[in-house]
Amino acid sequence: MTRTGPKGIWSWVTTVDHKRIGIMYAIAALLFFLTGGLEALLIRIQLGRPDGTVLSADAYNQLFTMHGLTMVFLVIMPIAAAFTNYFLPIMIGARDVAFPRLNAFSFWLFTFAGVFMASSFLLGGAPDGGWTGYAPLSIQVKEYIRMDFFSIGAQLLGVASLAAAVNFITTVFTMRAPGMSMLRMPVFVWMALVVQFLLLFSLPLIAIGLFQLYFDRNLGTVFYAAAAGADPLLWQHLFWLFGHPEVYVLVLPAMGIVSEILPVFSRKPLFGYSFVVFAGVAIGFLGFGVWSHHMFTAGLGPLAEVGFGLSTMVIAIPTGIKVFNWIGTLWGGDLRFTTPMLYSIAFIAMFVVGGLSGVTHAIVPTDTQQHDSYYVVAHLHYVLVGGAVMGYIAGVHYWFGKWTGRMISQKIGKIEFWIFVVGINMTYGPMHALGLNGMPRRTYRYGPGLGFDFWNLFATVGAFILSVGVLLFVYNMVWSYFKGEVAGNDPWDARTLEWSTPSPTPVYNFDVEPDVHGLDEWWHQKYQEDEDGRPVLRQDQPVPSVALDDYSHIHMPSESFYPFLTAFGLVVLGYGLLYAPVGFWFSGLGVLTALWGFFGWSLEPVTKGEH
Ligand code: HEM
Ligand SMILES: [Cu+2]
Repeated sequence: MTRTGPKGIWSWVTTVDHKRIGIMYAIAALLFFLTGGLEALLIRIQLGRPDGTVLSADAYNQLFTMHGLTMVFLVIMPIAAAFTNYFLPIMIGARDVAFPRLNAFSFWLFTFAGVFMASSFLLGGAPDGGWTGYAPLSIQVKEYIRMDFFSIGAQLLGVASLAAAVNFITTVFTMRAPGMSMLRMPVFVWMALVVQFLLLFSLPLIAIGLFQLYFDRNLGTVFYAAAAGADPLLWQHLFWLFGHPEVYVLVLPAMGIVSEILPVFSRKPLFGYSFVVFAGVAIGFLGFGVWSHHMFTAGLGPLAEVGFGLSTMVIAIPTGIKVFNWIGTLWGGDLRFTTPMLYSIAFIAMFVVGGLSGVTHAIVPTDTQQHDSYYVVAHLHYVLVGGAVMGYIAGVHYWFGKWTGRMISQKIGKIEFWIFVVGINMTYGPMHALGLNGMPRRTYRYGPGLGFDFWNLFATVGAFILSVGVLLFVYNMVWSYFKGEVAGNDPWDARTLEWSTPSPTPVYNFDVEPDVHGLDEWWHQKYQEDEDGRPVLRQDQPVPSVALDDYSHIHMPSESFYPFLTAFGLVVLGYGLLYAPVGFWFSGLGVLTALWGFFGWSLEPVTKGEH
């Protein structure tokens, strides 16, 4: 074994190293981010002026649907997976995840399913029923297969995430370094763990719905056919039982990242660590009890509406606790306004705006006016872009050095940051007003003189400014990868274990498995006293992390081609299912390939005999 592992394209295809898989998730997420951003720009160009003529209604429907699907499932989820893959094992002092080949399988299945969905544009049209795929619209059998791309693609993505969830839960429960008790885990690890449980319990629900959707469209069942007496509300229930926890899947890891960054640049431990952790767990639990707040206008009856309105307001409590703890961390700290810090502070500010408009939706009569208006669009973009995306970009600026060995430029980073802040608020801010003035959501055109003209143009200009920020961010990453300052192990004087390893982290993560004595272990290895100058009691002296010149005693699992093959087979199966019934023969081929991969994987030894 060498320090950096094997080289070449093939080594990436067959890799089972959690760090390489994390980096591949990040690259995939970035490419999909550019795709989803292009879709958004087209949408904004169309809406920039009244009576827009750039897009037809049909093209518009495909674009806003794919934009939503792409940003939620192919950008935010994989970027969160990128951080989780790379850092979760290192932060708990492990050498890898519990099931490295399953991890590779998750990545490849995700990637193929993403390409599957994007390929719909070339194969008869993209899904056009909204990212929520509401029945009965989505079951209408058209001459084309657009919503089949949705049901099959989302199903495959779900399998990938479910496998990852099992993998990370097992990793956290079984692979922590000696002394790393649950309440010594970094907040990011905790939030990632909560997310895996949310996925574990919510994905099976949407899987059922997606199967039924496929069956209704292709096999003549009537699960959602109102004409046959079925209740299309069933779809809404299944979708949001998955969909609401899903929105926390999108944002909790970003909250975890921000909770790592703020203490480092405030030079103080996180204020109220256990409150932040338990608030995250509470958000996870409560997230399952509020799904019907997406259905206030569907006619559930007053009792259900009041109940779900109240439960939704309760979620604001743990969310508020987190915000107060973040502010408490900043309070009286020795603040360093680095780029990760700036992005984290912006995350808090914009997330609070989005959270507050969320609370206004919880009031049923108010929501009745806001629902399906641009106000909801403003809300979800403040939490998803101002919140989640800014949190992940903060993470990129924080950990870039650990990934690549070079620091991302702070000078360019600060310019990027201000462009982002201006762009986001210009684009989504006015949508609150547009929505309250009655501009409906998911509309491809509006007439002049309705009072929508000015703010729509304003938002479109904002969207272009935002895109400049994105391009500058990409430029910064590429430039810094080649020309950035060399990072060293611990450039920020940070607190958690990943900073005790070289940058980039060697294949086997740690020369010597760390021995953990408390929260913020790495900080206490460096400083033997706490922030107030009191000595920290340690049972023994830290093990110095020496560079070994003999790695022969460390055995890492060897590369495998089978996870790739299995994932590939499943996507071939998916393509066949689009063209029922003839396509089923093609699907058979996919099943055989997947089985070949699966058996190969099961029968292959985990490590091929290197001494
Ligand atoms: C944690 C981050 C959050 C994310 C990522 C998020 C995301 C979303 C999304 C994607 C929608 C749009 C659903 C659709 O397409 O119809 C939505 C709507 C909604 N959100 Fe949030 N949200 C978050 C926080 C909150 C909070 C804190 C509350 C309340 C305390 C809230 C309450 C609502 C309600 C009631 C709706 C339904 C509005 C309607 O459709 O009329 N959200 N949210
Ligand atoms: Cu919700």
